[in-house]
Amino acid sequence: MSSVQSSSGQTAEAYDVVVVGAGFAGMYMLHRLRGLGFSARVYEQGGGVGGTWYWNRYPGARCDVESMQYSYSFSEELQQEWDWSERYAPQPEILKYANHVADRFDLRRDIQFNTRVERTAFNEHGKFWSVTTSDGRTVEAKFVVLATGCLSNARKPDIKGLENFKGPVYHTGNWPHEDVDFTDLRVGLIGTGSSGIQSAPIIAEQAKHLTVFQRTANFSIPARNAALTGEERDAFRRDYPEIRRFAREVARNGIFAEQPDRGALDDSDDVRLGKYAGRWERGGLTFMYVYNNLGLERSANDTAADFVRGKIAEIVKNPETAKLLQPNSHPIGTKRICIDTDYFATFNRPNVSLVDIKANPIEEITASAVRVAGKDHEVDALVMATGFDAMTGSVAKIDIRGRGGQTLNRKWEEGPKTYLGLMSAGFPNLFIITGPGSPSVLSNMIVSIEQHVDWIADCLVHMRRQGLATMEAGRDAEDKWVAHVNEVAQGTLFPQANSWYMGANIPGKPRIFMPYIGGVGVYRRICDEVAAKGYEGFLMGRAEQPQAAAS
Ligand code: N01
Repeated sequence: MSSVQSSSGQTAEAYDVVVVGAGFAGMYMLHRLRGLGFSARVYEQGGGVGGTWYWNRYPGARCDVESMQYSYSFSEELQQEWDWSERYAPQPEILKYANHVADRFDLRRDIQFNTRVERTAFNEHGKFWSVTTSDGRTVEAKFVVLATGCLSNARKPDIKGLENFKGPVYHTGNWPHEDVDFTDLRVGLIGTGSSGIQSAPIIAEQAKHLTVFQRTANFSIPARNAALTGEERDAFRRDYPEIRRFAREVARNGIFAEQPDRGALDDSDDVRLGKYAGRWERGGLTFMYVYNNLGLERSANDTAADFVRGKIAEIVKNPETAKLLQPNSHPIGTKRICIDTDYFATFNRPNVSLVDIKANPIEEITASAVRVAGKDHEVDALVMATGFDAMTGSVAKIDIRGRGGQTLNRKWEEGPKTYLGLMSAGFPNLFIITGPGSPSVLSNMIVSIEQHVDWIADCLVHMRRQGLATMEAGRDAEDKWVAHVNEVAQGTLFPQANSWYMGANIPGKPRIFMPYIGGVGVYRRICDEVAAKGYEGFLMGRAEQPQAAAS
């Protein structure tokens, strides 16, 4: 850190880099920057590290990527010393891990907690960003890195009468830090995505009655969570070099698993059913990777969807409830597939009921009830598992002004535009980690975070060596990338679902498939090639005007 005289004549702190957010992306970015001798300041609105795992403390919250893989790979010592207790880590353990990382690498001294970045503006003359935070201070930075997370802007829906409800209203994405006790309470749960599906079984065990209000039935696969044995951990640790390499370079989703070599219709019905049954028993996200065309061809996808619908009918005893729980509105996997523990069986409990709010939307929330089709469902507490303004929501909350004072929100009015998901034209020296246009939420996030952080770190070193002051996405390169991201998505079944990937859960948000679905291995190669060609498609600037990078 150094001090500079600001335009108002006051002394401002100045850093090489300001990082926004101290989740897994912000923490690793800080660690790399420090190692390379850059001065850095991290601002975090929460009171601690961990990002999404700091906020999402709802009952049953756990990761849907196996813990041995949902962990940093940058430090051999770290990955050898940390003991994950379960196949899928529960939220408190992931948060403990994040805190361990912060302590182990002494990160906290450069993180300012409980501080939001409110606005940041690029000073074209001085080639730095002014960053203003919620404590009213402004600092300067040559670079800003948005490590704001993709699923950190919890969204309470605008339901008529919600403000009149007399009981507590919780959001899974912004859960209280103290214990919430539902004993003897009638609880209403709105939303049946991953968060609702994970929390329903736990709430049902505690509450007097749980009423689940379902707008869209969702596909969910059993997690088959279990304690990890010492042998399982050792096997992972021994094979980490290959597991990590595979996750980065080969797997489409950044997860080490066997890869499908055939399509669903290449097998006979019996063989196919046997494979689905095997994956169902094994549990977890890899259900969708039994065949290589489930995300591409509807006829193939239908075979997997039918299998899961059949399982729901087997598990849920009341046929009417089973029918309501069977998803029919989208191909399986085109909304983020859920991973659960006893979700469907929860509807066999006498204290759980399901209300269809697709056929009859919620009319109103009264002081003590949720009214649907003229009937009041009495509840003492409400849990909103209604999701996030994903991928762009957290960025949109910051007033970001680039060249000519243009705001990023204005530029992204019709959908996010980036080059490689890393930068947006007109916003020099502003990097985004796992932003729209990168594999991001379609992948094991930590794999994608590490790739972006390493790429940005290399890029900053390159600029320092070359004496470059600015870097920004070229408009042509950005347009081509946006078109490519769209084209790849259109070749899949994903745009057929009203998912948060498409921005469809936010009224008025443009319907654009936001993440890059080409796979993390392919994407990494593209990013590496761009860098190897002297950051092709980016504009580098020494003096007043940026110049096209070598191509
Ligand atoms: O949110 P969601 P989430 N009235 O958007 C419904 C990650 N994650 O928090 O589908 C009534 O998926 C909405 O209905 P519909 C994971 O990537 C991971 O559950 O829009 N209902 C839907 O049912 C995940 O995908 C983990 O028709 C309304 C639900 O609320 C992502 O976070 C755990 C409504 C929202 O589902 C988001 O998951 C948790 C309204 N006005 C989350 N508005 C793991 O790692 C919305 N809904 C396991």
